[in-house]
Order: sequence, then C-alpha cells, then structure tokens
Amino acid sequence: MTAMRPNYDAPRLRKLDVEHHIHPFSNNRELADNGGGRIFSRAEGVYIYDLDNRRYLDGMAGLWCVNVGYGREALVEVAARQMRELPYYSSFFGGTTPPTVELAAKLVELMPKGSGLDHMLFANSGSEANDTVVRLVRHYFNLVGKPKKKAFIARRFGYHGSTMASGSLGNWGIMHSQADLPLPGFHHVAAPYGFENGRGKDPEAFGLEAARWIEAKILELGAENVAAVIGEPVQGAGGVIVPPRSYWPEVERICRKHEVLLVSDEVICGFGRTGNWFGFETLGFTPDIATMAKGLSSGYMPISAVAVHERIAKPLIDEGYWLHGFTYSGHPVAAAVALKNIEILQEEKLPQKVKTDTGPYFAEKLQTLAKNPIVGEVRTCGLLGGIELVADKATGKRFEPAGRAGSICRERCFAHGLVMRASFETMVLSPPLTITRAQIDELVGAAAKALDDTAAELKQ
Ligand code: PXG
Repeated sequence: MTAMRPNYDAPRLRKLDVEHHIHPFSNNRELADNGGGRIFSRAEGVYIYDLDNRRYLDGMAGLWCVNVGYGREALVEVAARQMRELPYYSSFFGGTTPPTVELAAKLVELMPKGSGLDHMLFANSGSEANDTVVRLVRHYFNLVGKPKKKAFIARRFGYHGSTMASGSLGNWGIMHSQADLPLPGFHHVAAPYGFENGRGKDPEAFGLEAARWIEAKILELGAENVAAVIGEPVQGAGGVIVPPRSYWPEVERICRKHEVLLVSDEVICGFGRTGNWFGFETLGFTPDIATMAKGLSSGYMPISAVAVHERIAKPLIDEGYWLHGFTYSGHPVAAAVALKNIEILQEEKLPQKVKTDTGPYFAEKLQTLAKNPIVGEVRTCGLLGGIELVADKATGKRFEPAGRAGSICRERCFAHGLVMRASFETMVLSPPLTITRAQIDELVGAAAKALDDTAAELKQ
C-alpha cells in the first residue's frame, strides 16, 4: 500500500463517537461510560489495526463478510474505474448498467445446474434481501390464485436482519421485544440445536425430529395458509448452530409435500464459507429462493441479491409492473466490485480450499479447545466455528448471569490479539477464507489463552 496513512486524533474521535453516534447491536450506555467504541482504521489480509496501531487477527472477517480478506487492490481499482465511468445509474423504469446485468448472469451461473434459480433481484443489505422475499412471496401467491398462503415459518435463534419484516423472521435476543415484533403472520419453531434441545439423542434422529417441528407448525396453521419456510443452512449469529445432515433434506421434503416455498438465507453461508459456493449445497437441499449479501462483495461495498426459481419469476414477469426496489438496487459500483470479488474467489479456488484444506484443518484445531474445562462443545462447518461456554461440562449447565462469560471471553480475546465474537454463551468464528494454516494455529492459540483467562476470571 502506497497511500499515506492519515494521522487520526484518537481521543477526539472517541469523544465524538460518544457524543453523536448510536452503535448498532452495542450497549450504548456502556460505550458512553467507557469513553467510546474501539476504532479500527486499517487492515491487511486477515489482520485489522486499531488507532493505537494494535494488530488483531480478525476471526470474524468483519461481520462474517470479508471472505477474500482485507487489502485487495483489485477491488479498489475496479471500484475506482467504475466510479469514473459511471458512478451511478438506476435499474428503475427499465434502465440498468453493464455490471448489474453481468452480475445477475454470473450469479445464475454459480447456482447448481438444474436448481431452476435463474433470476436475480438486487438490494443493498441482507435485511433488504429478506424483506424483498417477504413482499415477493406474498405477491407470488396472490398472482397464482392462492391469496390465503401468507404465513412465514422461521426458527428460534435465526437472524435475518433488522427491518420490520426481516426482524420478524428472526428470533434472536431481545429484538422482538424492542419493537413489538413479530408482525402478524410470522411464526417460529425451535432450532435444530442439539446442544440445547437434543442432548443424548442420536444426531440424525434428532435432525429428523427437528425438521418435523416445522411440519407440525405447517399443520397447526393449515398448509393452505403457509407461504414459506426460511432458514440459514447453518445459523450464524445465533451461535453457529450446525444441524445434523438429516435435517435440511427432510425440511425440503416437508415443504414440497405441503406446497410451501423454501428460502435459504445465504447471507453468511454463501460464497464459500461452508466449503461450497452456497450453504444449501453443503447441507444437502435446493431452495426455491436464496438471499445473499456479505460475501457477495466481501463487504467492500454494500450489496445483496435474491435468487428466485423460474417458476416464481415467471408469473411476476408476466404480470408486468413490479413495484419494488431501492434507489441503489443493482448499484453499478457495488455490482462491479461483487463481480471482481467472485472472480477472486474463483481464481483462488477459495470455496474448494475451505472444503478440502483450511476447513478440515480449522475443524481439527478448534476441536482441541473442547478439552478446556469451560467448553461444552465445539462445532464447525467450513470456516464457521462455535465454542459453547459452560459452567458444567457434564450437564451443559451455563454460566450465570447469562452473557457474562461470553463478554469476558471476548475481551480476553482482544487482549490476546484476536477478534472472536460472543453470541450469548457461544463464542463464534468466521475468519476470512484466505486464512492460512499458520494463521489458524495463531487463532486457536490466542483463543486457548483467552479461554484459560476466562475460566480463571469466572472462578474468582
Ligand atoms: N441474514 C443473515 C443470515 C445474517 O447473518 C442478515 C441476514 C442481515 O444482513 P444485513 O446486511 O442487513 O445486516 C444477516 C446479518 C451478529 C450479527 O451479531 C450478524 C449480522 C448482522 C448483525 C449482527 O453476528 N448478520
């Protein structure tokens, strides 16, 4: 990097942060009391640097998104080139731009052959993509003469975004109580979360049992009223909940049987994270609709997409006008960056690398943490990892008060130069897909120290 680094005034920025910035998903009271947030100003590869020039291995790839790692000049160049040529034009009223069209075609090409996922809609975030799905599915069932089919079924610990509809699809933390959600028509069933609700059961039998909770909900609501089931192939923000292999194929069978659409939220699992281009490929099902964001541009630009099956796209197209979209749907700079990002993922074979090399190595190394006295379970899928913190290994009893052990561990990780997030009592990991074996060793080494520190602090 040749660019001069700006000389930031850290105390001033932290003061302004407290005075004028409300942080998303943060304890803003605590931030104000502690003099502001952590400010990061640069990054390279898998490392990020704060204003004091302290280096951290970013075990979260930002917020599960920087799949190709930081410092990619090729992405910077493509964005600058597109900004010079055409910084913005809309896809409303029949217009569009070259990168937007190329990206739609490229994404269709990435879908598994025979999946029928052959049309794309664009938006700017995962929340907007999932919100778009809610509108699209409601419109679709009106168009095909089944206007009663409107209910959505999702899972506990699911995270699908923060808008009113995507927040209603999710069922995570106190998001519902903070805005009187869910809206009418959104229903939830328990997650295929073996550590919570399948202890002592055969995992594959438990997977089938958990899938049938969805069928029970469909029957309770009446299949004629149910539009869609949505889920993350592996639940990310909820704690890297990896379902048994039997789960998703059975959910797919149930959805087909009751003529309920199946929506795969690929916002975290997409673009190589689980060792395939999409999480549904790893987990063994084919959805009717897939939403994607994050890894689509590796976070270098905000962009999201919704892939729809031709069966759903056709009536929508035949109807004529589709009155939905955002000013920046299919933004040319974001689309150009996404295209280049996909090219990097392809050229460096990052999904395959996760499947055959770094994913298995990460799984093996992370499992060594399972022997720590405060670890109840270690789960992985590709380069997603979850570490359950427990007060009692034998019973799986959690620490009290809820959330404290996770926050301590997160702080201890920072002290050891690692960013690892806490999702309630689960420590979660999602490093850049470019992480090397040596960097995985470094990550696991720092996590082990942080866990020891956490155990010592909790004992006091
Ligand atoms: N679906 C999934 C599966 C996600 O993880 C969204 C949708 C929403 O995307 P946008 O781009 O609107 O944020 C997400 C986002 C966390 C955390 O606590 C995770 C997300 C967002 C905020 C916090 O790990 N994921």
